[in-house]
Amino acid sequence: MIWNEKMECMEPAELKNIQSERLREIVRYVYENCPYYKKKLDEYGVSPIEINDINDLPKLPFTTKDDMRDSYPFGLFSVPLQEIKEIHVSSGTTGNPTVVGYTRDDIKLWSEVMARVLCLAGAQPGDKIQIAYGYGLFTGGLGFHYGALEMGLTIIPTSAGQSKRQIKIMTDFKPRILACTPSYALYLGEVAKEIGLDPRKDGSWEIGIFGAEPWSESIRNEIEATWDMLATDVYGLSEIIGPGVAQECLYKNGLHLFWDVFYPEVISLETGKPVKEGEKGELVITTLTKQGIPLLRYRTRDIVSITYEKCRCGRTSPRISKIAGRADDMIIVRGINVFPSQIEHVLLGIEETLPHYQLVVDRKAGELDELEILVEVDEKIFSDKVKGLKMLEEKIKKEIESTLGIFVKVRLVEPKTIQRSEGKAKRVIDKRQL
Ligand code: DLL
Repeated sequence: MIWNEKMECMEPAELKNIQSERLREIVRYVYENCPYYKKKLDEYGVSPIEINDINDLPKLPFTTKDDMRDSYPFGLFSVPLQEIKEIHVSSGTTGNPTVVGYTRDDIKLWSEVMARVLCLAGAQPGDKIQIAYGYGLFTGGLGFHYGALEMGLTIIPTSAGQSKRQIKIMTDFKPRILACTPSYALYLGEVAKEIGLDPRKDGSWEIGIFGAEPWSESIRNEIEATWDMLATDVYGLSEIIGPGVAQECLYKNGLHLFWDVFYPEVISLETGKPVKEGEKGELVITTLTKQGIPLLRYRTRDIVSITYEKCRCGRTSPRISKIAGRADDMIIVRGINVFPSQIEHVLLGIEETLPHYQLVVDRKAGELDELEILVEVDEKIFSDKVKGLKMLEEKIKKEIESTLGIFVKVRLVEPKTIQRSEGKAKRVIDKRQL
């Protein structure tokens, strides 16, 4: 089922007129309604009358996370506060958090794009959905909630946490769909086993809609095998709407991005210029219809590639690759760029390791950076002879070193040593910043 066949399947040439019209309007709208943007555009030397076509987009300046922080809390809002009906906050690691606000129409838009997400993942009206994303200030829970209401699903709003209760609710109510972070879906598998269930047999979930953090194909395989379910990827960020920017269809060949409302560009991190179709770069998004906080050319820091090829599912929207990492999640160790996903990829190719790991970067005074990788391994291996452990450690070390091109330390740890998360997993501890 396609939720909005007209918009999702429109020929790109026809849609371009709508996108151009919307861009024209939104640029004039923020110029008139948001003093922060008026100043920014004036300083950049661009006038709204120069923006008439979607191809004029590169004439506009980028908006960054710093703009969000500098205008904290409400400086980027384009409407008086009374028109904002809901506020969310995205936790940041440094400085002010990012505040986002929705008007009534923005919530309608959110419901619409989230209904598209649910249909892309294969939901049918009448299905039960267990929403185990957090509801409080994080956008995950309520975003799914609005979409599920719009689509006519039966909602079980468990929010994140209380994992045993999540499992009990699943076994008693038998929801078909689970929505949570991929790391939480894996953790729920461990909890189910702990209480004596066989997730493959006793699990009711057939479809998972997982996102909010990077996860690899290997993690997908792991979740699908654990729960005997289809695991699909949903992408979004608070600044743009929350979840509901892009979602995989059943072909799992990239995430359909709703470009009638969120217009994408993929640019080179070095030059800021567009990269070629299929090449990796930073995703930049312009919100074409939002009212509360419309954003022009917002730099997401997320690394993706994009394809404009029509999908077999019939939708004409471009598709982004799974997120390869974040420009600022990337750690630089002795000058080399390291994405946690590269290490995850190696670890998941090694049978004895579990999909739980953490990277610890440190630098002692006067010495070089050190990257230590903590990896959980199977109980059986741990109880094995010390020699077996050493050999496995060496094997992992060699493979990671040949992928990254730098020396690393590997420490094998027992199952459940690394702290589990009900939301986004914390993969990197950078002690150099402490
Ligand atoms: O994480 C919104 C969301 C909620 C998306 C539920 C999907 C599901 P923020 O907390 O603002 O919003 O974090 C946004 O999370 O810029 C990405 O770096 C990362 N992210 C989100 N979805 C994915 C994904 C929500 N599917 C930031 N794969 C984004 C990889 C993701 N990273």
